[in-house]
Amino acid sequence: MDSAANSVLALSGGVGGAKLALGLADVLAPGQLHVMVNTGDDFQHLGLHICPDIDTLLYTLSGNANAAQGWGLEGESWHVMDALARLGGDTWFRLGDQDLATHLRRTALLAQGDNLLQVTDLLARQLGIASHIHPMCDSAVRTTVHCEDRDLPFQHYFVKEQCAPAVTGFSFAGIADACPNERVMALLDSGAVSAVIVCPSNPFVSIDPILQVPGLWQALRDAPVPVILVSPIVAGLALKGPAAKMMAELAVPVTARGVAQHYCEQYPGLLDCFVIDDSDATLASDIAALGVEVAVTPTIMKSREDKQQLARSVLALAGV
Ligand code: FO1
Repeated sequence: MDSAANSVLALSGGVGGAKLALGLADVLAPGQLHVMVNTGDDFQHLGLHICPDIDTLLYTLSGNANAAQGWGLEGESWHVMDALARLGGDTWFRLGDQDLATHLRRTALLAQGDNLLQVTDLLARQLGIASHIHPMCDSAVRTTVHCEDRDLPFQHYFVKEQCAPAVTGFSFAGIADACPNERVMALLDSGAVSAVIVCPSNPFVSIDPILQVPGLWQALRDAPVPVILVSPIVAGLALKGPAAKMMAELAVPVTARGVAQHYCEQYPGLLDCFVIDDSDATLASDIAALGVEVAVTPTIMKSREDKQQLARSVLALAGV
């Protein structure tokens, strides 16, 4: 396959999306995969610029991710966090010793004037990743989680409060002024993209921030390529993270149909195909009634082979 003329664009948040991205990277030609990643989870912490979803992609695609933990690096040590605790520092957000090197390098490059697109590209190349990892935009977009009694910055909600507060909604500060990643827009304009795959990531805090960068979802809708989304909800449970809990709190049915309804209402005409797991096959006609084609296939990705198989299935649906 010609990697330049036949690129695949995936949209992803952190760990759930990275699993399918890894499967796609495995089955596509080197360099053929482009992943546009949520940056709404990013924040400044201990003076460092942290990009959790980008780093999950970097670590997963370079084979260094701590899969059991769901974030950070395999074989990590924690000397800096231990020393920081002894000094009375902030350790609720745990940065491993090796992981710290990523944040130090990123923060230094940004301080010397590189933008986040360049820095992410450089980190990916340094880690030997052939796929392209694209932040959704270059400017700061920060997710706020609106909870029943207060508003929380994303990482405070997710890590400090362990997703315990009931959510009432989300907002993305800075999004109105954000521009979609220019490299991804140029790729779309060039006609080189043959499929868009929306990975099974959290609809509200991983995929919505990407799609709500002004002009992006409309550009994807209008591109003459199939847009295929894999449901992150299987048999009423989230594949990973708090998506199911959030849906229940927002009074959205905790089913693949609830996910499909969210996308069909928020982004009319965007999806060409909605992929659900075999175990949700009985929902297919209800989802199709929303006006989207439905495909039923195994979507649970435990092994590397599962990831590759799901990647092959979605690529086949896209005709790639
Ligand atoms: N998640 C946690 O639950 N606890 C942590 O201490 C933590 C540290 C951390 C450090 C760097 C990084 O890139 C990610 C980290 N995460 C941690 C994961 C992360 O904050 C969330 O999984 C994502 O933002 C949600 O996609």
